[in-house]
Amino acid sequence: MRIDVVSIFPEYLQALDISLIGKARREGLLDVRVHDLREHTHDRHRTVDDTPYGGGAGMVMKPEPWAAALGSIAGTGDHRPLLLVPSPAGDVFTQAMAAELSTREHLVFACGRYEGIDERVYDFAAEHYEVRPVSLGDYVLNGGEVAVLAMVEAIGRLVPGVVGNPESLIEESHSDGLLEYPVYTKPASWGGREVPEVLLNGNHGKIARARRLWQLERTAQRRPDLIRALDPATLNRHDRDALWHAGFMIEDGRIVDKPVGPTEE
Ligand code: JB8
Repeated sequence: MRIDVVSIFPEYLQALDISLIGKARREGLLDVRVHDLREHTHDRHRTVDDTPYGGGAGMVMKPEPWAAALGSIAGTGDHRPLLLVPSPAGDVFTQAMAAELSTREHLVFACGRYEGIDERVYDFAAEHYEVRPVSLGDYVLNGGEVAVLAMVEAIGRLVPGVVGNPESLIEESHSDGLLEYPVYTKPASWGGREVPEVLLNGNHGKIARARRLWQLERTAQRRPDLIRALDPATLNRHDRDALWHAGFMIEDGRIVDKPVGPTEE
């Protein structure tokens, strides 16, 4: 998979040189290219921003360097790469989106700064790319770089071969719509805190059932929105029982909150 990133702070992306993603790049599984937007300026101050038309706080990124950078990356290739633009106004980035994006041949990320990029750049880019604004969540960063680090890591680790043991991809949080079960290692007793007994006895059927129960309990407690989004058809009798005890019930093929207190006057 090829990934291009355009930024005025290319050194921010040096984190992609290390760990799992860095190794995948060295092995040729990921072709990550970071571009300095200022390389596409022509004035002696390498200007990438200007004041906003209509007034208001801060600065706006100028269109010309963006057009030059994005045009040179799209080049004359016959495919239309996806242009992902981190923005608090974008579609929320999810594990499902990461999985879908991990199957693409070419991704390009445009990191904005200041108050954002001149809106006309998106219209220009649509001639060369499929343009998609994406948000990590409902909070505001100072620019797109940190969001790109998160997205490249989430996407890159789903590319076949990047994660050494593919089983660790299957078992993790969000891949089945539930949070992960708690994990423990040695010592079995640590300062008076014990590892749950069931994990010590080697009964793998019992361990699997306990872990599934912990997943359901933890998800019900911390992320009830994820429980309501589950497909009830994926739940067995033990799962339904666990969810009943956690305050949910199944009604008309949907998981809903169990009523609390008197339902009639
Ligand atoms: C300027 O919070 B964010 C985000 C914030 C930004 C820019 C891009 C993304 C550009 N501020 O996802």
